[in-house]
Amino acid sequence: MTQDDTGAARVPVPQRRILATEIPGPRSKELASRRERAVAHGVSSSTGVYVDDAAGAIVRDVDGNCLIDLGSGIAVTTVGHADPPVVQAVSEQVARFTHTCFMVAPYEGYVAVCEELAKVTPGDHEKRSALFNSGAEAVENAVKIARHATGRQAVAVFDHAYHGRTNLTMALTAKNFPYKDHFGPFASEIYRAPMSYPLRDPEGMTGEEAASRAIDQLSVQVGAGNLACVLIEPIQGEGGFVVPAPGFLPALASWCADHGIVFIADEIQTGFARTGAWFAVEHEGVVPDLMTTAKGMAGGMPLAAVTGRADLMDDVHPGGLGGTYGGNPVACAASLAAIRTMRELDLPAAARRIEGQARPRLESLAKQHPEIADVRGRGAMLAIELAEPTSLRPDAAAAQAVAHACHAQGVIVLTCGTWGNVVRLLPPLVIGEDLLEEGLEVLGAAIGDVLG
Ligand code: PLZ
Repeated sequence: MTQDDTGAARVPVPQRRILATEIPGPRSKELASRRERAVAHGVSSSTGVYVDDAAGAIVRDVDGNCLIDLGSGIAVTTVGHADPPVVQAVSEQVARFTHTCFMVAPYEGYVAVCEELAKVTPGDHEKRSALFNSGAEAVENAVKIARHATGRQAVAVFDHAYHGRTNLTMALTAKNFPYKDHFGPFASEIYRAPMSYPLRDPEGMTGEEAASRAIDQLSVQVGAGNLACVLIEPIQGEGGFVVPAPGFLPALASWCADHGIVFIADEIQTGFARTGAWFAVEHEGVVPDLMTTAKGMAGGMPLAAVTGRADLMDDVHPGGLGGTYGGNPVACAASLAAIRTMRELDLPAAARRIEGQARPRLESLAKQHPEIADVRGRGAMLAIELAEPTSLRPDAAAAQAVAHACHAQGVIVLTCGTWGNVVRLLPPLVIGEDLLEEGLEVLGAAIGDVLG
Protein backbone atom coordinates (compact mmCIF):
# COMPACT_ATOMS: atom_id res chain seq x y z
CA MET A 1 0.00 0.00 0.00
CA THR A 2 1.35 3.44 -0.94
CA GLN A 3 0.48 6.86 0.49
CA ASP A 4 -1.51 9.53 -1.31
CA ASP A 5 -0.74 13.29 -1.11
CA THR A 6 -2.63 13.64 2.18
CA GLY A 7 -0.53 10.87 3.69
CA ALA A 8 -3.53 8.53 3.85
CA ALA A 9 -3.09 4.92 2.83
CA ARG A 10 -3.99 4.35 -0.79
CA VAL A 11 -6.09 1.32 -1.63
CA PRO A 12 -4.56 -0.83 -4.38
CA VAL A 13 -6.57 -0.83 -7.61
CA PRO A 14 -8.81 -3.93 -7.48
CA GLN A 15 -9.10 -6.12 -10.59
CA ARG A 16 -12.86 -5.79 -10.77
CA ARG A 17 -15.45 -3.37 -12.10
CA ILE A 18 -16.92 -1.04 -9.50
CA LEU A 19 -19.64 1.52 -10.21
CA ALA A 20 -19.37 3.95 -7.29
CA THR A 21 -21.24 6.88 -8.86
CA GLU A 22 -22.92 7.53 -12.15
CA ILE A 23 -20.29 7.77 -14.92
CA PRO A 24 -18.95 10.37 -15.27
CA GLY A 25 -19.26 11.19 -11.57
CA PRO A 26 -19.22 14.59 -9.85
CA ARG A 27 -15.44 14.97 -9.56
CA SER A 28 -14.93 14.05 -13.22
CA LYS A 29 -17.58 16.61 -14.16
CA GLU A 30 -15.83 19.25 -12.08
CA LEU A 31 -12.56 18.54 -13.93
CA ALA A 32 -14.40 18.65 -17.25
CA SER A 33 -15.59 22.15 -16.49
CA ARG A 34 -12.08 23.31 -15.46
CA ARG A 35 -10.82 21.77 -18.68
CA GLU A 36 -13.29 23.80 -20.76
CA ARG A 37 -11.51 26.98 -19.73
CA ALA A 38 -7.92 25.73 -19.91
CA VAL A 39 -7.51 22.96 -22.49
CA ALA A 40 -7.75 23.64 -26.22
CA HIS A 41 -11.08 22.41 -27.50
CA GLY A 42 -9.37 20.77 -30.48
CA VAL A 43 -8.15 18.05 -28.10
CA SER A 44 -11.03 15.73 -27.22
CA SER A 45 -11.54 12.64 -25.06
CA SER A 46 -13.76 9.71 -25.82
CA THR A 47 -14.74 8.92 -22.22
CA GLY A 48 -15.85 11.46 -19.63
CA VAL A 49 -13.91 10.00 -16.72
CA TYR A 50 -10.78 11.56 -15.25
CA VAL A 51 -8.24 8.99 -14.10
CA ASP A 52 -6.92 8.69 -10.58
CA ASP A 53 -4.85 5.53 -10.96
CA ALA A 54 -4.76 2.27 -12.87
CA ALA A 55 -3.40 -1.27 -12.62
CA GLY A 56 -3.61 -4.33 -14.83
CA ALA A 57 -6.81 -4.02 -16.85
CA ILE A 58 -8.59 -1.58 -14.51
CA VAL A 59 -8.67 2.21 -14.65
CA ARG A 60 -9.94 3.90 -11.47
CA ASP A 61 -11.44 7.34 -11.85
CA VAL A 62 -11.45 10.29 -9.45
CA ASP A 63 -14.92 9.29 -8.20
CA GLY A 64 -13.79 5.78 -7.27
CA ASN A 65 -15.35 4.04 -10.27
CA CYS A 66 -13.25 1.12 -11.51
CA LEU A 67 -13.56 0.65 -15.26
CA ILE A 68 -12.58 -2.42 -17.24
CA ASP A 69 -10.13 -1.15 -19.83
CA LEU A 70 -10.71 -2.73 -23.23
CA GLY A 71 -8.80 0.06 -25.00
CA SER A 72 -5.34 0.15 -23.35
CA GLY A 73 -5.03 3.87 -24.12
CA ILE A 74 -5.21 2.95 -27.84
CA ALA A 75 -3.09 -0.20 -27.75
CA VAL A 76 -0.37 1.15 -25.48
CA THR A 77 -0.61 -0.61 -22.10
CA THR A 78 -0.17 -4.05 -23.63
CA VAL A 79 1.60 -5.30 -20.47
CA GLY A 80 -1.16 -3.81 -18.30
CA HIS A 81 -1.32 -0.58 -16.34
CA ALA A 82 1.44 -0.18 -13.76
CA ASP A 83 3.16 -3.44 -14.69
CA PRO A 84 5.38 -3.91 -11.59
CA PRO A 85 8.64 -4.50 -13.56
CA VAL A 86 7.94 -1.39 -15.66
CA VAL A 87 7.20 0.66 -12.54
CA GLN A 88 10.41 -0.52 -10.93
CA ALA A 89 12.56 0.07 -14.02
CA VAL A 90 11.15 3.56 -14.51
CA SER A 91 11.56 4.47 -10.83
CA GLU A 92 15.18 3.33 -10.80
CA GLN A 93 16.00 5.12 -14.03
CA VAL A 94 14.34 8.37 -12.92
CA ALA A 95 16.52 8.36 -9.82
CA ARG A 96 19.72 7.75 -11.84
CA PHE A 97 19.21 10.25 -14.70
CA THR A 98 16.26 11.39 -16.79
CA HIS A 99 17.97 12.95 -19.78
CA THR A 100 21.33 13.60 -21.33
CA CYS A 101 20.26 13.50 -25.02
CA PHE A 102 21.55 10.46 -26.88
CA MET A 103 23.07 12.80 -29.49
CA VAL A 104 25.18 14.45 -26.75
CA ALA A 105 26.05 11.81 -24.16
CA PRO A 106 24.74 8.34 -25.05
CA TYR A 107 23.73 5.57 -22.63
CA GLU A 108 23.25 1.81 -22.58
CA GLY A 109 19.43 1.70 -22.46
CA TYR A 110 19.11 3.09 -25.99
CA VAL A 111 21.58 0.55 -27.36
CA ALA A 112 19.87 -2.29 -25.49
CA VAL A 113 16.42 -1.36 -26.89
CA CYS A 114 17.88 -1.37 -30.42
CA GLU A 115 19.41 -4.81 -29.72
CA GLU A 116 16.01 -6.09 -28.56
CA LEU A 117 14.32 -4.65 -31.65
CA ALA A 118 16.75 -6.53 -33.87
CA LYS A 119 15.87 -9.75 -32.02
CA VAL A 120 12.09 -9.48 -31.88
CA THR A 121 11.34 -8.10 -35.36
CA PRO A 122 11.02 -10.57 -38.27
CA GLY A 123 14.02 -11.59 -40.39
CA ASP A 124 17.51 -12.66 -39.34
CA HIS A 125 19.30 -10.14 -41.57
CA GLU A 126 21.49 -7.43 -40.08
CA LYS A 127 19.36 -4.62 -38.66
CA ARG A 128 19.69 -1.17 -37.18
CA SER A 129 17.21 0.94 -35.23
CA ALA A 130 16.71 4.61 -34.42
CA LEU A 131 14.48 5.75 -31.55
CA PHE A 132 11.92 8.56 -31.45
CA ASN A 133 9.07 9.79 -29.23
CA SER A 134 5.85 9.15 -31.11
CA GLY A 135 4.46 6.98 -33.83
CA ALA A 136 4.13 9.89 -36.24
CA GLU A 137 7.78 10.78 -35.73
CA ALA A 138 8.82 7.19 -36.46
CA VAL A 139 6.77 7.17 -39.67
CA GLU A 140 8.29 10.50 -40.78
CA ASN A 141 11.75 9.09 -40.23
CA ALA A 142 11.02 5.83 -42.05
CA VAL A 143 10.01 7.88 -45.10
CA LYS A 144 13.15 10.03 -44.79
CA ILE A 145 15.31 6.89 -44.68
CA ALA A 146 13.54 5.26 -47.65
CA ARG A 147 13.91 8.43 -49.72
CA HIS A 148 17.57 8.79 -48.83
CA ALA A 149 18.39 5.16 -49.55
CA THR A 150 16.55 5.00 -52.90
CA GLY A 151 17.12 8.53 -54.17
CA ARG A 152 13.39 8.52 -55.05
CA GLN A 153 10.57 10.67 -53.68
CA ALA A 154 7.17 9.07 -54.18
CA VAL A 155 5.42 7.37 -51.26
CA ALA A 156 2.52 4.94 -51.68
CA VAL A 157 -0.13 4.62 -48.96
CA PHE A 158 -3.59 3.06 -48.86
CA ASP A 159 -7.25 3.90 -48.50
CA HIS A 160 -8.30 3.96 -44.81
CA ALA A 161 -4.65 4.34 -43.70
CA TYR A 162 -3.71 6.14 -40.50
CA HIS A 163 -0.12 7.20 -39.93
CA GLY A 164 -0.30 10.27 -37.66
CA ARG A 165 -1.09 13.96 -37.30
CA THR A 166 2.14 15.80 -38.20
CA ASN A 167 2.32 17.47 -41.60
CA LEU A 168 3.83 14.56 -43.53
CA THR A 169 1.80 11.94 -41.67
CA MET A 170 -1.47 13.89 -42.15
CA ALA A 171 -0.78 13.60 -45.86
CA LEU A 172 -0.20 9.85 -45.42
CA THR A 173 -3.43 9.45 -43.43
CA ALA A 174 -6.52 8.85 -45.56
CA LYS A 175 -9.39 10.26 -43.55
CA ASN A 176 -10.13 13.98 -43.78
CA PHE A 177 -12.22 14.65 -40.68
CA PRO A 178 -11.04 15.16 -37.94
CA TYR A 179 -7.39 14.64 -38.85
CA LYS A 180 -6.81 16.91 -41.85
CA ASP A 181 -9.79 19.23 -42.21
CA HIS A 182 -8.52 22.79 -42.91
CA PHE A 183 -4.98 21.84 -41.84
CA GLY A 184 -3.45 21.88 -45.33
CA PRO A 185 -1.44 22.39 -47.44
CA PHE A 186 -0.13 18.85 -47.21
CA ALA A 187 3.20 17.30 -48.16
CA SER A 188 3.59 16.34 -51.81
CA GLU A 189 4.58 13.08 -53.55
CA ILE A 190 2.07 10.97 -51.61
CA TYR A 191 -0.05 8.55 -53.69
CA ARG A 192 -2.99 6.53 -52.42
CA ALA A 193 -3.83 3.01 -53.59
CA PRO A 194 -6.88 0.83 -52.95
CA MET A 195 -6.68 -1.36 -49.85
CA SER A 196 -7.86 -4.95 -49.57
CA TYR A 197 -11.07 -4.59 -47.51
CA PRO A 198 -12.82 -7.98 -47.71
CA LEU A 199 -16.21 -6.77 -46.39
CA ARG A 200 -16.46 -4.01 -49.01
CA ASP A 201 -14.46 -5.47 -51.92
CA PRO A 202 -16.20 -7.38 -54.72
CA GLU A 203 -17.32 -10.75 -53.37
CA GLY A 204 -14.61 -13.40 -53.57
CA MET A 205 -11.77 -11.00 -54.41
CA THR A 206 -8.53 -12.68 -53.28
CA GLY A 207 -5.59 -10.96 -51.63
CA GLU A 208 -3.56 -11.42 -54.80
CA GLU A 209 -6.29 -9.79 -56.89
CA ALA A 210 -6.56 -6.88 -54.47
CA ALA A 211 -2.76 -6.49 -54.62
CA SER A 212 -2.84 -6.46 -58.45
CA ARG A 213 -5.48 -3.74 -58.33
CA ALA A 214 -3.23 -1.60 -56.11
CA ILE A 215 -0.05 -2.41 -58.03
CA ASP A 216 -1.68 -1.64 -61.37
CA GLN A 217 -2.88 1.73 -60.12
CA LEU A 218 0.55 2.62 -58.70
CA SER A 219 2.35 1.44 -61.85
CA VAL A 220 0.10 3.47 -64.11
CA GLN A 221 -0.28 6.60 -62.02
CA VAL A 222 3.14 6.84 -60.33
CA GLY A 223 5.57 4.38 -61.93
CA ALA A 224 7.44 1.81 -59.84
CA GLY A 225 10.76 3.52 -60.58
CA ASN A 226 9.59 6.71 -58.86
CA LEU A 227 8.48 5.04 -55.65
CA ALA A 228 10.77 5.30 -52.63
CA CYS A 229 8.47 3.19 -50.47
CA VAL A 230 5.16 1.49 -49.96
CA LEU A 231 3.91 2.19 -46.44
CA ILE A 232 1.17 0.00 -44.97
CA GLU A 233 -0.39 -1.08 -41.69
CA PRO A 234 -0.58 -4.90 -41.89
CA ILE A 235 -3.92 -4.62 -40.08
CA GLN A 236 -5.32 -1.11 -40.25
CA GLY A 237 -5.93 0.52 -36.87
CA GLU A 238 -7.79 3.85 -36.87
CA GLY A 239 -9.15 3.02 -40.35
CA GLY A 240 -11.33 0.24 -38.93
CA PHE A 241 -9.27 -2.84 -38.02
CA VAL A 242 -9.29 -3.82 -41.67
CA VAL A 243 -7.56 -7.18 -42.14
CA PRO A 244 -6.46 -7.53 -45.78
CA ALA A 245 -7.32 -10.76 -47.55
CA PRO A 246 -4.57 -13.42 -47.22
CA GLY A 247 -1.93 -12.99 -49.92
CA PHE A 248 -2.33 -9.21 -50.22
CA LEU A 249 0.70 -8.27 -48.12
CA PRO A 250 3.08 -10.91 -49.56
CA ALA A 251 2.16 -9.89 -53.14
CA LEU A 252 2.81 -6.22 -52.39
CA ALA A 253 6.09 -7.00 -50.62
CA SER A 254 7.34 -9.11 -53.51
CA TRP A 255 6.43 -6.38 -56.05
CA CYS A 256 8.40 -3.92 -53.90
CA ALA A 257 11.41 -6.27 -53.80
CA ASP A 258 11.31 -6.65 -57.60
CA HIS A 259 11.35 -2.88 -58.15
CA GLY A 260 13.72 -1.65 -55.46
CA ILE A 261 10.86 -0.08 -53.49
CA VAL A 262 11.28 -0.05 -49.71
CA PHE A 263 8.43 -1.99 -48.06
CA ILE A 264 7.59 -0.32 -44.74
CA ALA A 265 5.25 -2.01 -42.27
CA ASP A 266 3.65 0.43 -39.85
CA GLU A 267 3.28 -1.84 -36.80
CA ILE A 268 2.63 1.01 -34.40
CA GLN A 269 -0.80 -0.33 -33.40
CA THR A 270 -0.36 -4.01 -34.35
CA GLY A 271 3.12 -4.59 -32.97
CA PHE A 272 4.50 -6.10 -29.78
CA ALA A 273 2.30 -9.17 -29.22
CA ARG A 274 -1.03 -7.43 -29.85
CA THR A 275 -2.22 -9.66 -32.71
CA GLY A 276 -1.00 -12.99 -31.30
CA ALA A 277 2.45 -12.79 -32.87
CA TRP A 278 5.22 -10.35 -32.03
CA PHE A 279 4.33 -8.48 -35.23
CA ALA A 280 1.30 -8.75 -37.51
CA VAL A 281 3.36 -9.25 -40.71
CA GLU A 282 4.41 -12.62 -39.29
CA HIS A 283 0.91 -14.01 -39.88
CA GLU A 284 1.60 -13.58 -43.60
CA GLY A 285 5.29 -14.56 -43.53
CA VAL A 286 6.32 -11.07 -44.69
CA VAL A 287 9.69 -9.59 -43.71
CA PRO A 288 9.53 -5.81 -44.19
CA ASP A 289 12.55 -3.72 -45.20
CA LEU A 290 11.69 -1.17 -42.53
CA MET A 291 9.22 -1.30 -39.65
CA THR A 292 7.80 1.45 -37.45
CA THR A 293 6.86 0.68 -33.85
CA ALA A 294 5.61 2.71 -30.86
CA LYS A 295 2.64 2.35 -28.46
CA GLY A 296 2.93 -1.07 -26.77
CA MET A 297 6.72 -1.15 -26.88
CA ALA A 298 7.33 0.84 -23.69
CA GLY A 299 4.54 0.04 -21.20
CA GLY A 300 2.97 3.48 -21.50
CA MET A 301 6.08 5.66 -21.78
CA PRO A 302 6.48 7.58 -25.05
CA LEU A 303 8.90 5.70 -27.28
CA ALA A 304 8.94 4.84 -30.98
CA ALA A 305 11.37 3.25 -33.40
CA VAL A 306 12.31 2.64 -36.98
CA THR A 307 13.95 -0.76 -37.38
CA GLY A 308 15.20 -2.25 -40.59
CA ARG A 309 17.80 -3.47 -43.02
CA ALA A 310 21.23 -2.19 -42.03
CA ASP A 311 22.08 -1.17 -45.61
CA LEU A 312 19.03 1.11 -45.82
CA MET A 313 19.29 2.52 -42.31
CA ASP A 314 23.03 3.19 -42.57
CA ASP A 315 22.66 4.91 -45.93
CA VAL A 316 21.77 8.03 -43.94
CA HIS A 317 24.74 10.28 -43.09
CA PRO A 318 25.73 10.65 -39.40
CA GLY A 319 23.63 13.44 -37.89
CA GLY A 320 20.81 12.91 -40.40
CA LEU A 321 18.52 11.31 -37.82
CA GLY A 322 17.80 12.38 -34.25
CA GLY A 323 15.90 14.72 -31.95
CA THR A 324 16.31 16.05 -28.41
CA TYR A 325 14.24 13.41 -26.64
CA GLY A 326 14.31 10.43 -29.00
CA GLY A 327 15.09 7.28 -27.00
CA ASN A 328 14.71 9.02 -23.65
CA PRO A 329 16.44 6.91 -20.96
CA VAL A 330 13.31 6.51 -18.81
CA ALA A 331 11.29 5.38 -21.84
CA CYS A 332 14.09 2.95 -22.79
CA ALA A 333 14.14 1.46 -19.27
CA ALA A 334 10.36 1.03 -19.45
CA SER A 335 10.65 -0.61 -22.85
CA LEU A 336 13.27 -3.14 -21.72
CA ALA A 337 11.04 -4.09 -18.78
CA ALA A 338 7.90 -4.28 -20.95
CA ILE A 339 9.63 -6.52 -23.51
CA ARG A 340 10.82 -8.76 -20.67
CA THR A 341 7.24 -9.04 -19.39
CA MET A 342 6.01 -9.89 -22.91
CA ARG A 343 8.54 -12.71 -23.09
CA GLU A 344 8.12 -14.01 -19.55
CA LEU A 345 4.31 -14.07 -19.71
CA ASP A 346 4.28 -15.12 -23.40
CA LEU A 347 1.92 -12.28 -24.27
CA PRO A 348 1.56 -13.31 -27.95
CA ALA A 349 -0.06 -16.51 -26.59
CA ALA A 350 -2.18 -14.41 -24.23
CA ALA A 351 -3.42 -12.40 -27.24
CA ARG A 352 -4.42 -15.62 -28.98
CA ARG A 353 -6.27 -16.76 -25.83
CA ILE A 354 -8.12 -13.45 -25.73
CA GLU A 355 -9.18 -13.97 -29.34
CA GLY A 356 -10.32 -17.50 -28.49
CA GLN A 357 -12.51 -16.13 -25.72
CA ALA A 358 -13.81 -12.96 -27.38
CA ARG A 359 -14.31 -13.86 -31.03
CA PRO A 360 -17.03 -16.49 -30.46
CA ARG A 361 -18.88 -13.98 -28.27
CA LEU A 362 -18.70 -11.33 -30.98
CA GLU A 363 -19.73 -13.83 -33.64
CA SER A 364 -22.76 -14.91 -31.67
CA LEU A 365 -23.73 -11.24 -31.24
CA ALA A 366 -23.41 -10.87 -35.03
CA LYS A 367 -25.80 -13.79 -35.50
CA GLN A 368 -28.38 -12.05 -33.31
CA HIS A 369 -27.91 -8.61 -34.89
CA PRO A 370 -27.70 -8.35 -38.68
CA GLU A 371 -26.47 -4.74 -38.25
CA ILE A 372 -23.13 -6.29 -37.20
CA ALA A 373 -21.80 -6.57 -40.75
CA ASP A 374 -18.42 -7.99 -39.83
CA VAL A 375 -16.42 -9.42 -36.94
CA ARG A 376 -12.72 -9.12 -37.65
CA GLY A 377 -9.20 -8.61 -36.34
CA ARG A 378 -6.53 -10.83 -34.90
CA GLY A 379 -5.48 -11.71 -31.38
CA ALA A 380 -6.41 -8.97 -28.93
CA MET A 381 -7.17 -6.53 -31.76
CA LEU A 382 -10.83 -7.29 -32.54
CA ALA A 383 -13.70 -5.25 -33.90
CA ILE A 384 -17.26 -5.25 -35.14
CA GLU A 385 -18.38 -3.08 -38.04
CA LEU A 386 -21.93 -1.72 -37.81
CA ALA A 387 -23.83 -1.11 -41.03
CA GLU A 388 -27.26 -1.29 -42.59
CA PRO A 389 -27.55 -5.01 -43.45
CA THR A 390 -28.23 -4.96 -47.19
CA SER A 391 -26.66 -1.70 -48.38
CA LEU A 392 -23.74 -1.88 -45.89
CA ARG A 393 -24.32 1.83 -45.29
CA PRO A 394 -22.09 2.60 -42.27
CA ASP A 395 -23.88 3.31 -39.00
CA ALA A 396 -21.60 5.61 -37.00
CA ALA A 397 -24.40 6.67 -34.64
CA ALA A 398 -24.88 3.07 -33.50
CA ALA A 399 -21.14 2.58 -32.90
CA GLN A 400 -20.99 5.79 -30.85
CA ALA A 401 -24.08 4.80 -28.88
CA VAL A 402 -22.64 1.35 -28.10
CA ALA A 403 -19.35 2.88 -26.92
CA HIS A 404 -21.16 5.43 -24.72
CA ALA A 405 -23.40 2.76 -23.22
CA CYS A 406 -20.30 0.71 -22.34
CA HIS A 407 -18.57 3.70 -20.77
CA ALA A 408 -21.65 4.43 -18.65
CA GLN A 409 -21.49 0.83 -17.39
CA GLY A 410 -17.79 1.03 -16.55
CA VAL A 411 -16.22 -0.56 -19.62
CA ILE A 412 -13.86 1.37 -21.88
CA VAL A 413 -14.23 0.46 -25.55
CA LEU A 414 -13.13 2.59 -28.51
CA THR A 415 -14.54 3.29 -31.94
CA CYS A 416 -12.66 3.65 -35.23
CA GLY A 417 -13.16 3.34 -38.97
CA THR A 418 -13.21 5.65 -41.97
CA TRP A 419 -16.93 6.15 -41.30
CA GLY A 420 -16.65 5.91 -37.50
CA ASN A 421 -18.87 2.82 -37.49
CA VAL A 422 -16.50 0.28 -35.95
CA VAL A 423 -16.35 -0.69 -32.26
CA ARG A 424 -12.92 -2.02 -31.38
CA LEU A 425 -11.37 -3.96 -28.52
CA LEU A 426 -7.72 -3.61 -27.50
CA PRO A 427 -7.52 -5.04 -23.98
CA PRO A 428 -4.27 -5.21 -22.05
CA LEU A 429 -2.90 -8.69 -22.73
CA VAL A 430 -2.71 -9.44 -19.00
CA ILE A 431 -6.48 -9.11 -18.56
CA GLY A 432 -7.99 -11.98 -16.54
CA GLU A 433 -10.53 -14.29 -18.12
CA ASP A 434 -13.32 -13.21 -15.74
CA LEU A 435 -12.74 -9.54 -16.28
CA LEU A 436 -12.75 -9.97 -20.06
CA GLU A 437 -15.93 -12.04 -19.78
CA GLU A 438 -17.59 -9.28 -17.76
CA GLY A 439 -16.45 -6.63 -20.25
CA LEU A 440 -17.87 -8.66 -23.14
CA GLU A 441 -21.17 -9.12 -21.28
CA VAL A 442 -21.47 -5.36 -20.83
CA LEU A 443 -20.66 -4.88 -24.52
CA GLY A 444 -23.28 -7.47 -25.49
CA ALA A 445 -25.91 -5.75 -23.34
CA ALA A 446 -25.00 -2.35 -24.82
CA ILE A 447 -25.35 -3.75 -28.33
CA GLY A 448 -28.72 -5.25 -27.37
CA ASP A 449 -29.90 -1.87 -26.05
CA VAL A 450 -28.74 0.09 -29.07
CA LEU A 451 -29.62 -2.32 -31.87
CA GLY A 452 -32.72 -3.74 -30.20
N1 PLZ B 1 0.57 4.66 -37.15
C1 PLZ B 1 -0.73 2.60 -37.30
O1 PLZ B 1 -2.14 3.62 -35.04
C2 PLZ B 1 -1.54 6.11 -33.74
C3 PLZ B 1 -3.94 7.80 -32.92
C4 PLZ B 1 -5.01 8.41 -32.15
P1 PLZ B 1 1.33 8.63 -32.57
N2 PLZ B 1 -2.87 5.69 -33.56
C5 PLZ B 1 -3.67 6.38 -32.55
C6 PLZ B 1 -5.27 9.83 -32.56
O2 PLZ B 1 -6.45 10.13 -32.82
O3 PLZ B 1 -4.34 10.65 -32.59
C7 PLZ B 1 -0.79 5.58 -34.94
C8 PLZ B 1 -1.13 4.35 -35.54
C9 PLZ B 1 -0.42 3.92 -36.65
C10 PLZ B 1 0.93 5.84 -36.60
C11 PLZ B 1 0.27 6.33 -35.48
C12 PLZ B 1 0.72 7.63 -34.89
O4 PLZ B 1 1.26 7.43 -33.62
O5 PLZ B 1 2.15 8.07 -31.44
O6 PLZ B 1 -0.08 8.97 -32.18
O7 PLZ B 1 2.01 9.75 -33.27
